[in-house]
Amino acid sequence: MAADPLSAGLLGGLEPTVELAPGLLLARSFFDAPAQRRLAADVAQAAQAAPFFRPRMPCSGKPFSVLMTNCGELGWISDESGYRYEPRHPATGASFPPIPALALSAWRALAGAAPAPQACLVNYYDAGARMGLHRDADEGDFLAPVVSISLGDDALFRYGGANRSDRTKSVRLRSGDVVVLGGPSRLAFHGIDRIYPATSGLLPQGGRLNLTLRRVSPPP
Ligand code: MD3
Ligand code: FE
Repeated sequence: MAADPLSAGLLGGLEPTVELAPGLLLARSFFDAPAQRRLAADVAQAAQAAPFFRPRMPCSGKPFSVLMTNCGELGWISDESGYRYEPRHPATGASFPPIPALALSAWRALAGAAPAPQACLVNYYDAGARMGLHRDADEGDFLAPVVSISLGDDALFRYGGANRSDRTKSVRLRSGDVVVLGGPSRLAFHGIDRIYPATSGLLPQGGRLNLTLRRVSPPP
């Protein structure tokens, strides 16, 4: 581990990157406070062009407790027809705004040799929102990692193994933290159990933003 530039803390913030499980890396405080503010402003600007919408569960149509929007060439959508990636916003029909440059810098620093991300899902959690245990398996490329950026209020992140019944662990994510989910953890079960309200002053409305960068298809 010591020879790895990630674990040596040479990239990103000052804190060393820790490996929570094989392939599951936590870069604590990767973004300092000014970078968090700039990225939050970039997300607010993107949300003017691509407003947050409330996804619904396939079949049942039950609404999610989180609000979502997307940046990048493809956006992740969920409604009665199922989960899928689409090139256009479900309400406006417009293509999604570009992925913020600071989010791309986290990908370049932490995703190794993976080609550029195609999708950046933006989740907004208010004080009562959560995300049940699931796997990210709608992509056609599981070689590339998923890179997840936390902004705003703290959240209790739960992660397990390849099977839903595998034992899980929990970690509290804070604003500016970046999680990399690659290798054996790419298809691990995970979720957000709760938000800790008013633990960050970053977002004027409170709550938590999560940006999830993904490859959707294998590189040509
Ligand atoms: C763990 N989002 O949008 S971080 C999601 O914070 C999602 O909004 C959460 O799970 C959030 O799908 C959790 C993202 C994440 C993505 C892929 C993973 C966590 C992962 C793959 C394996 C293990
Ligand atoms: Fe997920």
